[in-house]
Amino acid sequence: LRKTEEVEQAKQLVSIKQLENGAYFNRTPYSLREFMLAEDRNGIIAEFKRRSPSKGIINDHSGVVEVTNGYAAAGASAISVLTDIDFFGGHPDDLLQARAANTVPLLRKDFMIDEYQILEAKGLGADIILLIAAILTPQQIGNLGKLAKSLGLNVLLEVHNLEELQRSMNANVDAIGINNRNLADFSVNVQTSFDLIKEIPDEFLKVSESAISDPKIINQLKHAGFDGFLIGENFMKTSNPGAAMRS
Ligand code: IGP
Repeated sequence: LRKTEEVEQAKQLVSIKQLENGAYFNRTPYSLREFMLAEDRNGIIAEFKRRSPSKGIINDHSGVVEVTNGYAAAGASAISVLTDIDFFGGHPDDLLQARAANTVPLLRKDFMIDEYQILEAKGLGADIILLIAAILTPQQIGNLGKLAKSLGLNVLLEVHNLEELQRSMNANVDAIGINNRNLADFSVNVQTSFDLIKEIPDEFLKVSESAISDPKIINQLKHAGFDGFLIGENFMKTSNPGAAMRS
């Protein structure tokens, strides 16, 4: 597994001690709930994504500071930054740069499988980490979530079906994201969100993820009870992603 190798390499390069001594390690993360429910924010978690396994190159000309500043200025509730190198062309440095340039919650978007990555996320200035039910056991989700909460990070749990939702939710989770994209075959269907929202207990923030391209759908998702909308490609495929969100 390439992810495991990537994490092992990172551990060799930067020790946990060094992470803990980093500039952002002791900052207090923003509250996702506060920004997501704020009257003057739009509920969107806007994503910086250069490429994806399903689409290939989406945007190779826009810089991370320019794009994330644009999103924040246009009212995003949070910003997602891909730090996965192999599949999404991201880099941990992208998150560091976004942190230095923004005062909204930042999601470290990556395949989290190891406690080291949670500590790294904190050191890079993230506010939110993603736990993907499809690739983690309930016990891993419990342990990684507990560590994240102990560092003050917000936890977004991503699920794609009822079985994943029911086996994975726990008290360390702040928000549940329903991914409209099936990670196994990349097929997308926003109906997944409408079907699963009824099964999410009230205490969790509710986020619909992926394949959201039409403002009309955002309104329907809001009506169905969603608090948040994770949108990447629809903005990134334009020449000015921040402006695309505004319109
Ligand atoms: C954004 P889209 O279709 O708007 O670009 O999707 C986001 O939901 C998607 O990038 C995503 C993702 C993930 C990426 C959802 N879950 C897990 C990497 C890993």
